[in-house]
Amino acid sequence: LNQKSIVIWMVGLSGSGKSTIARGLENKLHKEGFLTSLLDGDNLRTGLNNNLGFSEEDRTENIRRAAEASKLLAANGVITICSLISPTESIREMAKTILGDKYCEVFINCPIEECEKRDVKGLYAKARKGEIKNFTGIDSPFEAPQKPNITLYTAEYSVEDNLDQLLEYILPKIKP
Ligand code: GGZ
Repeated sequence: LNQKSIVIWMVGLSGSGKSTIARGLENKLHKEGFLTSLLDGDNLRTGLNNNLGFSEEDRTENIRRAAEASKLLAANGVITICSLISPTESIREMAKTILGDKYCEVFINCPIEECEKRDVKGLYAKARKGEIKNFTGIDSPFEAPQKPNITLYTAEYSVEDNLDQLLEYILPKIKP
């Protein structure tokens, strides 16, 4: 493989744009000929992590498995993109400890008011009505990353602009 592997760890609220940026990044990397793998909170939770809910304990286990799976992929040279809320410093510290210098943190920064306004899946409305408990940012904590490798502001910039910025940061790290 003509690439250096890293794990691009996207952090952000539900509706912040993590999945959109992650898919867009993967698309661009494919066009440049890189081999990638995308692990999304949503799809992991239907398979590998289908026994986990949203308690602090289950989220920690969710992140631990995603980090360990990413470590295996990265060890095989695959550029891995992880898109999970990863809501707390301690959860992210764990991922960082598992992945060591492969870990590259991308904060998908979007105010909760904007995420709630978008409410693509209607989850914020349900959380407000109490139909979903422990919803991140409503009745479960979200700690903004203190020192991410890069921050993307999805309420202020277009997907294309954010992808350009991200790619500019990532490409030098993965080119052989
Ligand atoms: C947060 C929840 C919850 C609760 C369901 N809290 O925007 P989505 O819908 O498609 O992505 C969210 C996804 C979050 O899973 P993660 O594995 O990324 O979370 S964590 O890193 O905290 O383990 C959301 C949906 O699951 N969802 N219930 N209570 N998000």
